[in-house]
Amino acid sequence: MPGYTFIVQVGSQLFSRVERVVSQARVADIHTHLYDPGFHSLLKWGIDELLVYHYLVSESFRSGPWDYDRFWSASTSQQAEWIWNRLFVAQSPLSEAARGVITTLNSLGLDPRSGDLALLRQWFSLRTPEQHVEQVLEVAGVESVCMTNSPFDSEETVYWQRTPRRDPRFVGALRIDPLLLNWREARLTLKEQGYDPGESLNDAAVTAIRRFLEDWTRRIESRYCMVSTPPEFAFPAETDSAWILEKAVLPHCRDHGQAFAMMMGVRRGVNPRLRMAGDGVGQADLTALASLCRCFPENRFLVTCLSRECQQELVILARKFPNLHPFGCWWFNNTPQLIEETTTLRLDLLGTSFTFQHSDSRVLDQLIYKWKHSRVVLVDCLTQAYTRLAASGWVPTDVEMERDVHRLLGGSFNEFLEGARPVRHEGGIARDFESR
Ligand code: FIX
Ligand code: ZN
Repeated sequence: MPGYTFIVQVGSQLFSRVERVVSQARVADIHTHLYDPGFHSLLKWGIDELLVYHYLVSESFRSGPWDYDRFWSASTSQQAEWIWNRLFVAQSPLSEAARGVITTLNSLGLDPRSGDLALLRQWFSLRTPEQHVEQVLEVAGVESVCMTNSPFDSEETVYWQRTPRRDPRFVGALRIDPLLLNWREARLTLKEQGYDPGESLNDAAVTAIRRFLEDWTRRIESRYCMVSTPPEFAFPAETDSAWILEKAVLPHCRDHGQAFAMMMGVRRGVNPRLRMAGDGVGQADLTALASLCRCFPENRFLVTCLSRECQQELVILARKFPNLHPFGCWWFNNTPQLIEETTTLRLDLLGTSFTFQHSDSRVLDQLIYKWKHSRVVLVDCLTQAYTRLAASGWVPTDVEMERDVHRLLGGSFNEFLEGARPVRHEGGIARDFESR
C-alpha cells in the first residue's frame, strides 16, 4: 500500500487532472424543457425569461407583499423587474437559482453588478436565437439536450403538425403525464387526435393508446418515454394509472426500444396561487418501482427521485435491478450540497453506472449555470473517489478518467438506452421499429 506522503501528493495532482477532464468533457443533457430552435417561441431565452424562472418566482414571494393577482396579471418584463428588485437589488443573490443568473450573465461576458436591467435587455435584443443557441451550447459544453415533448400540449402539437426541420442536437422525448395521471382528460385528447379509446379501459382502449404512442414516438423520434409521478403512485394497484402502464405503456416501450423514465415524488399544486412555482415534494413509495423492475425485466427504467429521503433506496434498488438507471439530482436536489451527497453515494454503490446530472433547464441560458455549477461538484466528488482509489494502490490514468467522466455525463445513459432496443424477431412492431 502507498504511504501517506505519496497519497497527499497524488491527491493534489488528482484535483487538477480531474478538473481538466471534467471541464473539457461534452455533456449529453438527458432531461430539459428546452425546444429545438425550429419551434420558435417555444424556445425560451434571454434575461427576462431567466428572471421569471419558476424557481425564482417562489423565492421572490418570500418577502411581501404577497399580491399573486398583481404578479400574474403583469407582463413578463414587469414580472422580471419585480424579481430582479426583490432578489438581486434588495438582497444578495445567494440561493442556487439566483446565483445561477449571476454565473450565466458573467459567462456570457455581461456585468450583473451594473444593476442595469435595461442594459442587459439591450444586449439580448441584439442577438438572434440561432446565434444564441451556438454560444450557449459552446459555453455550457453541451453537445445535445433531450426535450420534453408532450402530445397533450396544444401549443406544441401545432409545431409537430408542420413537420419542423430538426436540429439533431435537440433530441425528442415523449412526455405522457395526462395519460397516466388523468385518464379522463387524456381520453378526450386521444379522441380529438383520432385515436378514440372508447368509454372503458379494455382491449380496444389498449389498441388506441398504443397507436397513439407509436405515432407520437415516430413523429418526434423519441429517445425515451417519461412521466412524473406523485408520492401516492402505486404499482401494482387497482388504478387507471397502473392498468394503462401495464397494458399499454410498458408493452409499447418494450416493443419500440423506449426506456421508461419516471420522475418520482412531485406534489403538484401545493400552493396553486404560485402556479408552476407552487409545486412541492413528497416521499415516493419505491416499492412500486421495485415491482415494476421485477415484473417487467424486458423494460428499462430511468429514474430520478425528488425527495432526499428516497436517494439511498433508489441506489440500492439499482444494485438489485440492472434494468434500472438512476439519473440526475432533480429540482430541489439541484443544490451543491445535495448533488455532492447524492453523487458520492451513487459512486460508492454504483461506480459509473448512472447519469450524474440533468439540467432540467427551461430557459436556454440556464444550461450555462446548471452545468458550470454541477461540474464544480463533480470535480470534488471524483477527486475524493480517485484519491481513495490511489490510496488503495490504483492511480487512474487520464484515459481512464476521461472514460469515467464520459460515462457519467451521458455515456452510461446511451449504453442503457441501446439495451432497450428491441430484439429483432419475425414480423410485428419490433422489426418495424428497427427498420425505421
Ligand atoms: O416534471 C418535471 O419535468 C419537472 O422537472 C418540472 O415539472 C418542474 O417544473 C421543473 O422545472 C423542475 O426543475
Ligand atoms: Zn423537468
